[in-house]
Amino acid sequence: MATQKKPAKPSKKPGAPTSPRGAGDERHDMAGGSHPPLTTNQGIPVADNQNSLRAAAGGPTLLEDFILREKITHFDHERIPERIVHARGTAAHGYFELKKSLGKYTTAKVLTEVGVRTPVFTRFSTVAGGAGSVDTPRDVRGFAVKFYTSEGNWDLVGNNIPVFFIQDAMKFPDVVHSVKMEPDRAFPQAASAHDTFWDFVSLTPETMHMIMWAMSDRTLPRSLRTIEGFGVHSFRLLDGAGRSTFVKFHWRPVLGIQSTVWDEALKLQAADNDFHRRDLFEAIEAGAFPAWDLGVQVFTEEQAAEFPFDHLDPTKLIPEETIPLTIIGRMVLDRWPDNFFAETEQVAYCPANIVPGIDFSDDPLLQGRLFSYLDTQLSRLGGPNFHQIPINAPKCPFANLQRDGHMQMAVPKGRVNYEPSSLQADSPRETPRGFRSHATPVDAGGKQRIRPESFADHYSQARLFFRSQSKHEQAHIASALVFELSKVQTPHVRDAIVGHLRHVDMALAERVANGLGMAQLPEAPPASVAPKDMPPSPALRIIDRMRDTLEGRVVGLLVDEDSDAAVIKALRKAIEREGATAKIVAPRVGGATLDDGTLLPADGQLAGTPSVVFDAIALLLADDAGKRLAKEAAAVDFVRDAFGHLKAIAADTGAQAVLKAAGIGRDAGVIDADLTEAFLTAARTRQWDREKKIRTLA
Ligand code: HDE
Repeated sequence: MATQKKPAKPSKKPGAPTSPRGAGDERHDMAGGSHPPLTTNQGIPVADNQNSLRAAAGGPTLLEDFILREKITHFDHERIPERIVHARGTAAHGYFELKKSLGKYTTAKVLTEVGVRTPVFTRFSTVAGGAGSVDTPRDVRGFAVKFYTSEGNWDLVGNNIPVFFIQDAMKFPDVVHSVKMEPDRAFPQAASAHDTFWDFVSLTPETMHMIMWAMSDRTLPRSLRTIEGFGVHSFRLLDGAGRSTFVKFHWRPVLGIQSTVWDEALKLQAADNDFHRRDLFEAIEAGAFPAWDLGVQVFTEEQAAEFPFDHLDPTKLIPEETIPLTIIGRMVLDRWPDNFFAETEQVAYCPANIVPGIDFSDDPLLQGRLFSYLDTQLSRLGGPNFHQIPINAPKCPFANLQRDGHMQMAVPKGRVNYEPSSLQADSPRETPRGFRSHATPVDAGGKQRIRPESFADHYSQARLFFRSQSKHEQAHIASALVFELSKVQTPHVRDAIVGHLRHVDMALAERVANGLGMAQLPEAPPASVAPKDMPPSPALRIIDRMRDTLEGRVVGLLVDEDSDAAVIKALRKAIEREGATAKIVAPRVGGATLDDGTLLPADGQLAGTPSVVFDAIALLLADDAGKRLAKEAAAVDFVRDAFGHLKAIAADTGAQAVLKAAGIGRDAGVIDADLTEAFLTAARTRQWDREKKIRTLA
């Protein structure tokens, strides 16, 4: 905004144009091209966009200045209420292509027309933090997909965890209040590690299964491109005769699932608040389009009756070993939104948006969700016409007799705004192809507020999840519980949680109690159903299921003056051949002059580009540079953190001084000879066995 020095003196003669940009007074224009005239929202051309209208050069601003008032008023209203949960998110456009028809079970075209590409808009989010919070807290990730099908919009509004904290929608405001910042002090932001959350959990044993997932590395994704997604609830598929089959939806990342370690996630919060959205943006810009396979678990009412749990309880999953996953299609995200607000912020997902051939189940959490989303969107988006916002509008024709309301964009014609009617030949009518509900029988038990007895087992699947993990992941869960509970200041809450853990796994309870420094193991609360042992489900792990690949990953190359140009070139080529990206880090962003005299520009300056943003690092330094950087904290931390985060490190002779200064020991992931092949092999995974040597895990 232009400022006026005091004392103000009229800078122009009376009658001279008031704008500093009078005719012919063009500012240096880097963009070139011909610019349309700037206008108000009423289309009135603006002659001066630098100065408000004042009674005199030093006088008060006039109320009459409609240009100023319009601009400020618009600005004042540029924010809408943020989502009460899932406020921080990022999204992309793409398509879903069906590969295998579910025609045997459903009439939904999106699930039966093989080869058809349905446009999608997919938003990923954290749950607890506000819109301005960071991307990498320990938190569940939302995974919401809007399919713009030829039969209307289908929203699959899921998470990256297949179960939820609570069983009944009645408890949602409580669990969300407890996890968000505490109401009197307004902290912590985007963190579950505080008293109110764990107090609620300790008094709500149904949360235990989801707690195991939340404390696992699932809530520390390396990239949004490497998370799984789950529809959570059972839905119904309906065939042409109205027969129903149950279905659960799963998204599987084509790059494989990958997570960070906790210390890395913490440091990422400082290194790059926008780590995940930047990563998604850069991948799409580079044409490395993120993709997920859509899998389904299809099962009948009869099969469901045999499960040792109730699949309508959203704290339960169906092990893939019981009902295998069938991959039916692929989603590819290939286009970044043009405008964050218009699209990512204004998009409104709703689990009630389903298409003919799909129907809801009686999962009481899903039933509550069917009400909540439209309700919250009415206030978030300001009225009942938000479906007309381009990102929300169906891409198939749509018409009904709803009229008027805040921000009506359409101009409906004619007299008929009711149905039935006989006055207008083109008024919309019901169709036999329309949505039908499954005729689900309802028990004649009478209206009541009650949890089914089949929902009473709160610990068996928590145990199943914990015992299905690799030993590294079990240690991470135990350590995460110690970390979180160490932030809880109320001793009886810590005790109560450890008491619940005894039902999950006695060894886990002991590890956590020990990590918290408890003198003795607290009592276990009574369990309404004794936990059952279920056969372990390896499909629930991350580490053993990660793909050993460099594809989609980012390798940081630290260089400085006189670094070996040939080695850098060869390594870069090898990295790119694997489908990964190499990024150059140097003490100065202008780059470094290599030993062959060429200047290599840097992608990041060392002080602002710590190794947490990379999947593996290589230090390619001349002797002098190595000695210099050995005294540079940013360089020493670069290596120390990569080592601590179990990443592969390549270091040439000159870089040994930095390794030494960082006190790095040798293991299979620290490579100083054969800088390409051996390094790439190590970089395809993490050095899990290194962890016990460098970190005390519970
Ligand atoms: Fe949501 N949830 N939720 N949720 N949810 C919202 O809707 C709600 C639940 C999920 O990127 C809100 O438009 C209730 C489970 C995602 O815009 C709100 C209950 C799952 C997103 C709401 C649940 C989710 C939301 C906030 C329990 C995984 C972000 C703003 C009965 C299957 C969508 C909004 C986006 C957003 C309510 C539980 C996923 C308040 C009442 C379970 C991914 O309506």
